[in-house]
Amino acid sequence: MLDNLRKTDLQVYKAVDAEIKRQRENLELIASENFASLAILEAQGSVLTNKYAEGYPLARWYGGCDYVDRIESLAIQRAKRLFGAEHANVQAHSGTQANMAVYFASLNLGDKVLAMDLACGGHLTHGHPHNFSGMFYRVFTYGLNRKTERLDYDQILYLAKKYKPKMILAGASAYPRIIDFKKFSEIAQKVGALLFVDMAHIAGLVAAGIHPSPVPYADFVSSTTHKTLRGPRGGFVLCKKQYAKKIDNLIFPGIQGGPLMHVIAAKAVVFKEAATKRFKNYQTQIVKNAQALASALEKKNFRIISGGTDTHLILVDLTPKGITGREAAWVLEQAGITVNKNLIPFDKHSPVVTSGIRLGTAAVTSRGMKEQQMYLVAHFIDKAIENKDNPKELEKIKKEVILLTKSFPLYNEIL
Ligand code: DSN
Repeated sequence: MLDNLRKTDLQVYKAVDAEIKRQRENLELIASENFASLAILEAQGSVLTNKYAEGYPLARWYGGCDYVDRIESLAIQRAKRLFGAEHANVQAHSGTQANMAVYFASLNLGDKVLAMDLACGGHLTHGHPHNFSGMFYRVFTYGLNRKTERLDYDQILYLAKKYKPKMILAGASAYPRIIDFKKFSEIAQKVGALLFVDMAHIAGLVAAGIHPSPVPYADFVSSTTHKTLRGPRGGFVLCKKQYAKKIDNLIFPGIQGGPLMHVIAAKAVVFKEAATKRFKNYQTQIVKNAQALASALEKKNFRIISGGTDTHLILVDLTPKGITGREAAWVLEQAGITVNKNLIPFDKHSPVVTSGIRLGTAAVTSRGMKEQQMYLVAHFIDKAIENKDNPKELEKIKKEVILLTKSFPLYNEIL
């Protein structure tokens, strides 16, 4: 494999080859990452990358669209069926563009939005001042209850009544607990706001019925396809029929040009994969693994935010270990364990330093790891942090990590 790439561009080939080795050998614990199936890689690496198809199925601005029409229609039908949605747009290039389409379709510039604070687990597109969402709209934020470190729906209602936003945004990128979308919709109804749910992190869990679905409650639902859902890198929007035309017009020609048909083909494949019993079992195991990893870390004196997890994601407070998130992420990388530093709720450190790390079990579960391996992963994390100033010991742990990952092979077929 990759022979043509090697012959044409040795520099790029070498970097891709090294990345394959990295993905194979490392323990991938970044909560937003996963390993797409070979079928998805094939669809995404196909000749569909050559085709322009501005417009929508049967209404394109280019000729020769018969086959891509078939593919996009499949993706749309499958997304609607998988999530029980009235309408799906599968053209968003990314989660951010899916979110941008929802904002533009439902708000006027300067309108008020109530969203989750980034420092408590929200996302840049939920109102960060350096993101379009914070630049174009007046964003007010809700956080977490200091004691429980969980969403406080009474506080959200209070803030909704106080600020009267035109739209309430639910969804997070670093929140480990179930989100009660019904409660969010009741709050939105009480203040006459639209409800927009960004389910990017939990889309796989939602598809498998492991996390309650936002679709019955929200006016708009956005997502990426590559996190727990385990598809290609991309985004999509689900909405009620009444907003279908607006969303479609906003994605194209509003904020995008030609759709990435090779990615849309891979999205069609993941929407098929995600409807299977196998996928449901996989999602169930992701949560079991996250719970096993959280409790093993807790036993080793890490503090787990909110006391545990209901999802694929664990937020770890490193304060009892006397190490910052920034340093821990670096140390773990030396030991072959990939994580990201993360703010914890009410963090004393800056977003660059942080007191925490965020872990996720979607990728390691895709390799076939189960609870037993999670105890080992917790042991490696603990040992690496204990030996943060001992490069020889970190090198030893890395060797043990490679032994573990070797027994759960990845992408053997592509080299
Ligand atoms: N960058 C993603 C994450 O890591 O959660 C969110 O877009």
